[in-house]
Amino acid sequence: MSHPNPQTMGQQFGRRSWAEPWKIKMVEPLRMISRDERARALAEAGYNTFLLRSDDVYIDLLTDSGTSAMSDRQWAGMLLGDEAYAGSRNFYHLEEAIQHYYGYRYVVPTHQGRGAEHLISQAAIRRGQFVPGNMYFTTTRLHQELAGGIFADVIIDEAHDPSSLHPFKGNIDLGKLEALIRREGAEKIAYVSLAGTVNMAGGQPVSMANVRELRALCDRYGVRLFLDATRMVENAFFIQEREPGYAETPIATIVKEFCGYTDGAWMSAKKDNLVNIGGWLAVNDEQLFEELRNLVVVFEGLHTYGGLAGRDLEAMAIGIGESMHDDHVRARIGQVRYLGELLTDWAIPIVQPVGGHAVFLDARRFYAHLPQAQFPAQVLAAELYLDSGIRSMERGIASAGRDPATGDHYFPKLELTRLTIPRRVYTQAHMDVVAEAVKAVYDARECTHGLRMVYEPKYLRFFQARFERL
Ligand code: PLI
Repeated sequence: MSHPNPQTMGQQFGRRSWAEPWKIKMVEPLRMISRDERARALAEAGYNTFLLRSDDVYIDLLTDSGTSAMSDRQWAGMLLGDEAYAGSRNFYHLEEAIQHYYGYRYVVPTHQGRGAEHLISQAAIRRGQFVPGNMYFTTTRLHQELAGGIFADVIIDEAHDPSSLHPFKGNIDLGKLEALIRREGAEKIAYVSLAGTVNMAGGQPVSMANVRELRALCDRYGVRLFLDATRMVENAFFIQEREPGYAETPIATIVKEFCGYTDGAWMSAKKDNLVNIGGWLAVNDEQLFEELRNLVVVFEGLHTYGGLAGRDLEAMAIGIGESMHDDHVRARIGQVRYLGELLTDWAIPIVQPVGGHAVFLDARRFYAHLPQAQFPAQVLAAELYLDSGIRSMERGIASAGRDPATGDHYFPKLELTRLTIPRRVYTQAHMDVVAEAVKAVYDARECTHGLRMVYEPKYLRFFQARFERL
């Protein structure tokens, strides 16, 4: 199949600029503390940007999770919260929105994505089974492992190469997957765990052709296929842009076709769905649904609220509809790409092509003199904060954690620092300021020292680990 070059894809936006399909009605002041104060804050946070106070941050690109600006319609919906313990009308609105846009039959709300990951892992994995996926995500893999599953990475090799221009670096390598199924036997495969887009690979998409073939392969062996739909809307944008036959297809139609190849999905609604808190799980199999609906009562709350208030369910139902608008997605990804293009023009090493939710700095090339064991991506996040008050996140060896079987560090090929763009929050001028700050840190790269970890929590260590300068 021939694909357009993703690097020149910005041209599809045409000769005229895109602009956000909204205007700003309410503002929240930003403040930059002094360099001395930032140095103190950073040391107190153990050089971990997760441990900074948000009041000490100027532009916050830690995550796109729960950081979106809600629309006036979503805020209006919050006032229509039906806070009944059982059978809240807002649950039915959410259920209808998920059935309408994602196409799944049965819906279970959860407080956020990892609540849904917990339930699906407990219900669908038997101890010792494999869970093949297109690269790992931190919380996803941990819940699979806590349920006794063994994660197996079956993403295409290009995903591990930050300079590969493959247009669908999130694709599953069907050969790798089939080899695993044949080696272990289909009964040893809990399900295929497919994410669209792939966060840890740089927000890279999966093609429609890939999920279609994946469905056929799963059917051949009787293996289930579940989707992490957290950024599926953004994945749909890339299909529309890059995959032959989809240029005129609306985002909502693409999302529904894609989901139609899967048996169910879990969702962190804090991303695509434009809410500050929320998640859901949706499946087509009635028996599995019964089990999930029972489990949710144990861990999250009754099956019509799943740990959320009625008003949160309403904001999510409205957010789902808004997230599917083509002009919204185009402006959202357009802004991410704008930042990526500025950095590319200055020859700063980033993951190419620029993905959906973030620009990922390639810390391996950025700090070529630092070995991976000195946490170059963590160093870069710390230095960027020190220079400019901009908060980013490590996505390298600290995030990868340890192999539960051997206790050794995983040494991921990708050692990245993520500049994650919240939806509908920052302006193009903020992106300019961010790019200039990254350039300043890049220019000073040669005199930068590494870090060592001095405190390591047992689970998801990157959130709470502490470091010291070497
Ligand atoms: O943060 P949660 O629990 O709502 O969702 C977990 C989660 C699941 N899947 C994927 C692909 C994610 O990106 C994800 C959370 N991501 C975060 C918090 C992030 O900063 O990327």
